[in-house]
Amino acid sequence: MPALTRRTLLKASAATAASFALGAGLAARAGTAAPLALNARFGTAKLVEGGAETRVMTWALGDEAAPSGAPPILRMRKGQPFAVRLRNELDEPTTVHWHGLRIPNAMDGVPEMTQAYVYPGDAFDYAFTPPDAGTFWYHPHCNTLTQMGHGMTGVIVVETPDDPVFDAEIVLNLRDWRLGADGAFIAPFKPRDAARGGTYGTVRTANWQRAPQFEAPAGGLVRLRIAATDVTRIYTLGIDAPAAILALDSNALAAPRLLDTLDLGPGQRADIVVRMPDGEGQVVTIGNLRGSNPWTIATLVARGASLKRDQRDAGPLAANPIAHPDIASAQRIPLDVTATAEHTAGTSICGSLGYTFWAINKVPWPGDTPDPVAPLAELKLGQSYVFEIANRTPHAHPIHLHGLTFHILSSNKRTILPPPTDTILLQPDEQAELALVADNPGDWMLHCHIIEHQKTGMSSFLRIV
Ligand SMILES: [Cu+2]
Repeated sequence: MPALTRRTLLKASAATAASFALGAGLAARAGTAAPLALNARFGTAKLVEGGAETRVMTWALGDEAAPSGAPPILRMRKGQPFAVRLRNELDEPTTVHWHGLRIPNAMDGVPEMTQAYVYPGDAFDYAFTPPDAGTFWYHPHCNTLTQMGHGMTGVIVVETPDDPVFDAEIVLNLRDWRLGADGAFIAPFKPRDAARGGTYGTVRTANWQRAPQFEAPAGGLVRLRIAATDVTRIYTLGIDAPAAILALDSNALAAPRLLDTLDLGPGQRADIVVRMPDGEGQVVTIGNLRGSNPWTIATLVARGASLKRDQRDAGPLAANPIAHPDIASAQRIPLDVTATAEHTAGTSICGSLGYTFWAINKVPWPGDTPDPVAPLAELKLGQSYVFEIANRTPHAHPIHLHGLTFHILSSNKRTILPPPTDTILLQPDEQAELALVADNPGDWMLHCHIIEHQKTGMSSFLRIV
């Protein structure tokens, strides 16, 4: 069987892959016994050329006293237990949300809804078994604009033995920073921008570096795991070498699709295979083509004698076990994403931006508050539902659902429907049908992942009982 032959061939190159696992940064895999120590703490990072080091918020694994790079990549195994003990060494409450992982509600990291705040000096044990493989990420769900804005966005890789082995794997954590020329943080948002598309950062990075360069084997197949973890920016990715999309938001495409350009909103991920050029020193550019001034996100430089891989050797990846909704019996629920004039922003231990601009089904709610509003809908465990979502604004919104993965059945703005997802980048005036099986009990947040939108009203939650 040719596919098996190719896979075997690729597995034989695992040693090469290990030596080229650049850009992975500090990686960690859960042991079987003691939980990983994940310490939320302050660190410093050189983010502005000519400026001072920036005092960032991040996590360190174990005893690393002064973390200075991007948060550790957390490596997990599909179907294998994973455990971390979060210790809060910050000076304000925090939590960890595991974006895209379909895990028990008590592990979801939403203060007041699924757990208590983790106060400074306190710890919280997260333990779960990831049911799906792919590229995910983690971030706090408390004072989110500040904590994420100041550094707390990390990538999760859930591995599976079903994965083909590539000649190299490069993980890219894409985000901006709102910094002045001196390297200090400036105001996290502008109200007039929060009421529109969101406030952009001033410094653009991949893995906390500006346009970093990575080495990869010439003529080899490189798996890029890209996570858009910025609080605002929507990327339009382009790559100037043969490349194909393997998975979006952790879920495999039935067949790899040649990459033209790809929009990636906050919270979204893409697994892309790039076929490196054959010549030593040849450079591949990964760019952001959105807007009128394209710029370089990162580059890959070819090293060594060409491995002469065939791009068709890659993929498709194995599908995750996402339930198939019964559309005929599904109850249909409208879901309107709108602006609002009603002001409801109150105070919260997890911070308030002081404004209300947005609403879901006419209810504005910032989330992470001690007085949650009524759920958007109460779903019956095991039943199928179709959400008729409508973006009644002129802006794009990456709408994220915690704890579940949904299928995009139809859209008035798309010709190609993406694989199942936890985050739909809803285009201006888009109307779509989202279907799911309510197979994970609990209260699950549904919110825009442009954090200014989330925290000024574009939040809600579903209750599954
Ligand atoms: Cu939004």
